[in-house]
Amino acid sequence: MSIIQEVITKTQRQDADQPEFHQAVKEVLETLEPTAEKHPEFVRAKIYERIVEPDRAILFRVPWVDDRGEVQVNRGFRVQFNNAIGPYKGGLRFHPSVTLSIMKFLGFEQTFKNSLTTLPMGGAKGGADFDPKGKSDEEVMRFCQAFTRELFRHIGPDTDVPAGDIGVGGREIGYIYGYYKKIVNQHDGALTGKGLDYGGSLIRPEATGYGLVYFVAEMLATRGLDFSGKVVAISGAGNVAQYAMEKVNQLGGRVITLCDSSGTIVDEKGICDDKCEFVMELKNVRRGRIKEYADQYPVLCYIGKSVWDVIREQGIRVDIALPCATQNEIDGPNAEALVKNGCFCVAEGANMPSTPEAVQIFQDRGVLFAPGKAANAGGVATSGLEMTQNSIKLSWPREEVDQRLRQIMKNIHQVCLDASQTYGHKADYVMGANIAGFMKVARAMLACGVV
Ligand code: NDP
Ligand code: 2IT
Repeated sequence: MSIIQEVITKTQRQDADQPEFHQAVKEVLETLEPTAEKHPEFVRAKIYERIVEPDRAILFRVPWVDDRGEVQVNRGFRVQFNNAIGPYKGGLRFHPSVTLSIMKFLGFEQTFKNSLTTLPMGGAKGGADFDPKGKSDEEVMRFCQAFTRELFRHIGPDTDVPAGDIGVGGREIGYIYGYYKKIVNQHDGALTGKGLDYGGSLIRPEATGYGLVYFVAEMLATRGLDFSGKVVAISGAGNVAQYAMEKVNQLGGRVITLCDSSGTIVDEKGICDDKCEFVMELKNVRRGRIKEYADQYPVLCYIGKSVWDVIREQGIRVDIALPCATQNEIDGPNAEALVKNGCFCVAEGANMPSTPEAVQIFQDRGVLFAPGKAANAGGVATSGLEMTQNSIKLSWPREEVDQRLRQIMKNIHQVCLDASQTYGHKADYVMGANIAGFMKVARAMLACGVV
C-alpha cells in the first residue's frame, strides 16, 4: 500500500464518525500520489501524516437567552487546521447541520484554497449548530455575543482571522466583531467581511460569486468560448449565488435557476434586472423563502427539491452549472442528468458540492470541471486584501480590489493548469488545484521543522 493510501486508511479508522472529513481527505490525497514519488523528503518528514491532522480543534458551549427568556445551548467550534504559510483564516458557519466532521473538512480544504490565492493565510473553519432562521435580530445578536465570549481568546489579526460562510453574513460579522472589539479593547481587524464603515473592503460581499464567474470565464476561454448566450443553472440564493448571478448577467449569460432549503425556482426567461433586486431584497432584508419568487413572477417553484433534482426530473437543458449552496448537493444520478442535458462546464461556488461519484462522471465525460478550492477562492482572497488594507490603514477603491480579484482568479486558473500539466494530466483542475495548493504548504512545513 502506498504511503498516501495508508494515511487515508488511518484517517478513516481513527475518525470513523467523520464522513465529510474522510471524503475531503481522500479526494485531496489521492491526487497527491505523484508528489510523494517526486519528493521523498516530504515522505521522510511525514508531511502527509501531519497535514491531515488539525493543529487544534476547539469545541465550546454557547449558552444564550432567547426572546422568551429561555436559556438555549448551542455547540461552537473553531478548527485551526494549519498555519504553515500564514495566520489561520477561514469562515464561520451557523447552520443546524454543523458537526466536527463538517468543520474539519472545511478547515482542511481551506488550507489548500488559501495557499492557491498566493496570499499568506493558513487554513481554519468554525461555526455553530445554531439556526438563524426565524430568530429575531436581538436573538442573533445575543447568540453572536455568546459565541464571541469564547471565540475571542483564540483569534486575532496575526493569529486567526474568521469571516462569513453559510448563515454568517454582514449582520453576524458586525455583531461578532463589535463584541470582540469590546472585550479586547482593540480595533485590530481580526475578522473580515466587515462593513465598509468599520474596516471592511469594497468588493468583499461580491468576491466569491464574482471570482467564481471570472474563473469560469478563464475555463471557457480555453475552448474559445465565453458566457454570451449561455444558459446557467445556479443553486443556492445566498451570498455566493446572488453575486455569481449578477456577474453572469453582466457577461451576457442567462441564469435560469435558484434554490434554498424550501425549494427551487426555474425561470427560463432569465433571472435578471428587477428580478435580481427582488431576490436580494427577499433573502438579505426580509430573509424570506425563494418560493415567494413564484408568487411575484409567473414561474414554477418545485417545493422541497434541489436545482439538480429538478433539472434531472424535468429534463431542463443547461450549458453551465454553478452549485453555490452546500456540500454534496450534486450526486451521481444528478451529474449524469446534467451531462445528458447538455451541461459542459461545472464550477463549484460552494465547498465540495459534488459527491466523488459526480466528480468522476464530469471528468470522464470531458466536462470542464473546477473544484471549489480553486473556483470559490475569490472570497477568501478578497478577505486577504481586506487584511492588507487594515494593516496599512487605507481603503482601496472598488476598481482596484476588483482588478486584483480578477488577476488572482486568472493566476489560480493558470497555476492549476500548469500543475496538472507538470504531472502529466492535461487540464485536470482537480489534480492541479490540489497539487499546487499542497506544494506551498508542504514546503513551508518542511522548512519549519517538526512542529
Ligand atoms: P448563505 O448562507 O448566504 O447562503 C446559502 C444558501 O444555500 C441559502 O440559499 C441556503 O438556503 C442554501 N443552503 C444552505 N444549506 C442548505 C442545505 N443543507 N440544503 C438546502 N439549501 C441549503 O451562504 P453562502 O452563499 O456564503 O455559502 C454558500 C456556499 O459557498 C457554502 O458551501 C460556503 O461554504 C461556500 N463559500 C462561501 C464563501 C463566502 O465568502 N461566503 C466563500 C467560499 C465558499 P436557506 O436560505 O434556506 O438556508
Ligand atoms: O469557504 C470560504 O472560503 C469562506 N467561507 C470565506 C473565508 C474567508 O475567510 O473569507
